[in-house]
Amino acid sequence: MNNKIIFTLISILLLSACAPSKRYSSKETSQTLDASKAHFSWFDYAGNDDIFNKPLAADEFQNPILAGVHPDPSIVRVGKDYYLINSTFGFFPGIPIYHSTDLVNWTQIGNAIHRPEQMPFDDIYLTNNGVYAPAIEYRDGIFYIINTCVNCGGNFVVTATGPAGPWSDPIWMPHLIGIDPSIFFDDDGKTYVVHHRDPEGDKKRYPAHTALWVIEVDPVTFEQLSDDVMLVDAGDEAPWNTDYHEGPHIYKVDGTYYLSAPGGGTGYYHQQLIYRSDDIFGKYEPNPNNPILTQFGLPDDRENPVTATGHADMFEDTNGDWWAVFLATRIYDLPDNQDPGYFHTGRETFMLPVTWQDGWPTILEKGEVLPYTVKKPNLPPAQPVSRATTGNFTVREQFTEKTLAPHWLFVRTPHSTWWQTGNNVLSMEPRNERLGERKQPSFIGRRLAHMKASFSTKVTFSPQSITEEAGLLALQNDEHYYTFGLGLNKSDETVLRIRQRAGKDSPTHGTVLAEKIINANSDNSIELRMDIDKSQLDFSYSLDGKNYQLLVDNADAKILTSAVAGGFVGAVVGMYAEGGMYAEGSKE
Ligand code: 6LW
Repeated sequence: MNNKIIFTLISILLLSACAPSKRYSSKETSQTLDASKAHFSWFDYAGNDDIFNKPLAADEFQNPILAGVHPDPSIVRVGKDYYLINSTFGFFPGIPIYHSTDLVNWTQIGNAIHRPEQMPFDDIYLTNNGVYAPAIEYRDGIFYIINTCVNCGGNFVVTATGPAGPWSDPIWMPHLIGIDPSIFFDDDGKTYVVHHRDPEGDKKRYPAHTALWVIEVDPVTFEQLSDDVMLVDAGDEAPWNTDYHEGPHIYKVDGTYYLSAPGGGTGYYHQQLIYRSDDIFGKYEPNPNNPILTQFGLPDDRENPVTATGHADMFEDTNGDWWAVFLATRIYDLPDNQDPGYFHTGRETFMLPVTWQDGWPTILEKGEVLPYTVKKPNLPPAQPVSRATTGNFTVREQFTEKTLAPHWLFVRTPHSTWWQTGNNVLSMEPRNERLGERKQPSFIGRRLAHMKASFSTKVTFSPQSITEEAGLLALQNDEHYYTFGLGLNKSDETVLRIRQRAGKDSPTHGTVLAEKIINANSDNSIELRMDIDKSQLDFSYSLDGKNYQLLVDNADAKILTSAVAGGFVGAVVGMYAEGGMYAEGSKE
């Protein structure tokens, strides 16, 4: 026996002697699992919205193009390729990059904030701080994303030579005041940043009074080269809604500068406005037909209402046809015109053709209802994507790879690797950073993309103490969530527990809705499922993988909406493992 073999044998003996006493194996992985962790064999997601059951004609595409929380879209075309990005607030990785060649089939190819050291999403509010309203541009082989990290550093630019990344560390722009910046590369080589901020000094007359501004910047360092010039003082005199005039973009079409920006706030009154000028610094003339997109003013009792249309980015395809991507919300209830209505799918990304008349673009004629199905762009059809971004679909996540696919989301920035994936298992340490505490809990999830959906997992977990719990989670923010997990009670019996946190006044770790002593399988595995249907949420479990038992039905799913929780996102659902949570959430 050589030294290497002897050393390996000794290591194996030592490791088994030090291993936790409870060890078990999982059929799926046929490997020994570390009993100190929670292990997830798969995660199933099935979405089934009525509106998506309507057959789609071969020449049509489905709106939204990106279902589930995908707000503030920005898009750039590079040759025949289109790249689209969205806001992600305090979730990590941040700012997804989607790619398409036909504007119908979209694939997430990466994220712009993908290294923990790039951006500090620590301690911030998850759903109204962090990165929002990013804008993407391209010039001479380089992709640029400009954005604001709200309460985490301010305005910045990241760059990449390939859209999938790696993306650079941020170039911070301390001189740039306000939020929602976008870059405009003029054809004379100059670079500008147009952004949203308050009017100067005492000129701000009411809380929603904002303005649109532009600066010229150095194209490499993004240092300021000109004064910050106000282009539109939103004020309250315009015949259209200029409240919270934000998210501006500049385009140059046939020598004319177009300044387009949403107004009305990002809810019920949301709309898109446009101005034009011969000079980038103005004076900008408003389109007499503003707004060029809104659903405000339509009857509230229309079927399957979509509201909050706005925050558009317009672009020209390879045929010279113009399109707009924008955000909107599919609401399931609008009690007493209550802005913004109830929806847990977040602000999603939609797309419509843009028509031009008399030198002005229109996204949707006034009074028209936003269509769910639209004639496809006249572009060569791409291969259907393997992971659907809209319509009804089912997907089983199997954790075969050593790295997580780019659509998985963490709550804030992880600073240690507490998860492992590969060989058909996702393992997590039940760490003592808990939900509700504005920390970085052991949770990995995906966007909830349907009003009606089921999501389930098979968890194998042997809680080592009363403080541990692992299972399925539906999250809106730190103060609004449901957990459904395996834990121990005070008598050391294994229990299945459902907790609900429904507001900041509810206990940090939620209150127990149900706790059932359970004989989990001999390998400590159980299947857990949540079924959401608009405002209702059901919880069931299965020990044999076939028959599911209902544990709680009809829980209030409205706590998963921003109408109840505040903030700017939709629900994210996935798997969690926690330590140190029992006492406060217990019934006893
Ligand atoms: C964002 C603003 C907006 O800053 O919502 O709808 C805000 N538009 O532009 C948060 O996403």
